[in-house]
Amino acid sequence: MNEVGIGVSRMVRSAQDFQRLREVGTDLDDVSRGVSGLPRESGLTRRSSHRSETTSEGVSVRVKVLSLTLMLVAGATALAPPIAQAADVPGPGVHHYVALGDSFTAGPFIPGWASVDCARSNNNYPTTLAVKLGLYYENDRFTDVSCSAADTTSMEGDFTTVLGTNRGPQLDAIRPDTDLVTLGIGGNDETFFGTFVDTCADLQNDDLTGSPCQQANTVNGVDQLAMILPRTKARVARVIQAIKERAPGARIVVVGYLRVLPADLTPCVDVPLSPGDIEWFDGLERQLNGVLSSAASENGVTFVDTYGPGLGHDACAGDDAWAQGVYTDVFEAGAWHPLKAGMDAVAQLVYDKLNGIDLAAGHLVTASSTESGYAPSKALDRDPYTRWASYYWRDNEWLKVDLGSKRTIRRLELNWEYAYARGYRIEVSTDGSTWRTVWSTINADGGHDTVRFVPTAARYVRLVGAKRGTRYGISLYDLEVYNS
Ligand SMILES: [Ca+2]
Repeated sequence: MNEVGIGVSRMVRSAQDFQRLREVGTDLDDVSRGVSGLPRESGLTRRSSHRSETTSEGVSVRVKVLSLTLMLVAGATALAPPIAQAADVPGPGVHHYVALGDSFTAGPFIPGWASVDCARSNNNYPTTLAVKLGLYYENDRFTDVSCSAADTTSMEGDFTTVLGTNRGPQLDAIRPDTDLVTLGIGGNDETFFGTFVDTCADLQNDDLTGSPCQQANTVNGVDQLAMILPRTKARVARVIQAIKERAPGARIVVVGYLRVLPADLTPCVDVPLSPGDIEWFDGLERQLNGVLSSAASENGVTFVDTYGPGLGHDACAGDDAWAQGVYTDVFEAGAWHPLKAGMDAVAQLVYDKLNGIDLAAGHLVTASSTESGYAPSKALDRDPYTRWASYYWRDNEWLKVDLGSKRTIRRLELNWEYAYARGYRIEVSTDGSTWRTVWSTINADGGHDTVRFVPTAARYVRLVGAKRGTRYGISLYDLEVYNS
């Protein structure tokens, strides 16, 4: 598709998105891709004052949220046709991404509702991952069917949501051309998590120093929750095989469960459990992640550990927390569930697993010009919603990264804002003064570009926008450099 066609299709898409915001829908179809900009509008500080309100007040607030959300839900309508890739610009690494999972994937009460009956946020990790992969704003490239309360049986069978609506098998979202599937499932099997959520905090006063919940779930010396896990493993293994049957070429990533409980076993206001119960259920969560990891490796697919990196980010960690504690905050997260910060972290962990180590992240970056508020560092901050923009509306503006030392590099990942460069080149240097072009194009079409070139040693990498794709300057959400 030529440049003009691309520009028009993008404008139409924006107009349709805007129209959707004005529509009032009554059905509960997903709009996980539909409402442009919503993932960025968390709009509320992470620690609001609602966390300690009573249940009855919480319910009334929740009703308001659901009503407001219904106003934003509209049926998915046809979008503009897919954008063709320019011949000399390598296509994005992923063509169609499907997210499967339960509430740890869906993200209940994280601001930005995508589905009411599934309590799914469009600030969950699949959405942020889709944005980072350049899929979210494209047509038919990202499908998130994760649903709160789902378990392994919801993957191949019908599922009744917490609101009583019916959802078909999640695996129905997989297409023959699906090439990336994330799977976060298993915690709800046989009410594993539900037993903890529903009973443990209430039992704390029975034994403030012991493990009353563990005792309540131990029969004749046998831990009733631990004995679920081997069966969970077998069912997750079956799900992995079913995904393979439907999409033989897909990369399958099993995503583990975020750490919730504090490693030092010390209770806090948000985790009102006896120390022994913290130790007990934290151990069970590790066992759950262990069986997911084993199921993944034994079936030849990838596992992403989110529990380990969550050290120091448990529900007692205050502003560093990735998970909510015992209180549901209807403007932040459901009880014992990931916060937006946790979802962002999981998205990055999965992204890193897919891509390798970004050699540019956090390094010094400069530009030929900068529009106020859009600093060069915004292109290297790993946040797909922040960007660098050149100030001058002219060609040959550039962005330069100092990798800190000479490295072997062979690939760049670029996420362009609307103001993309139609023609650009990648230059490298070992001393910052003598530059060599390793790759160039005159026919790019914006969006996400994967740029591969012959492996080369360089300390400095410079992107030069030889020709703008729009009447604006040039602007990048992300620029990443890899040696793989
Ligand atoms: Ca950014």
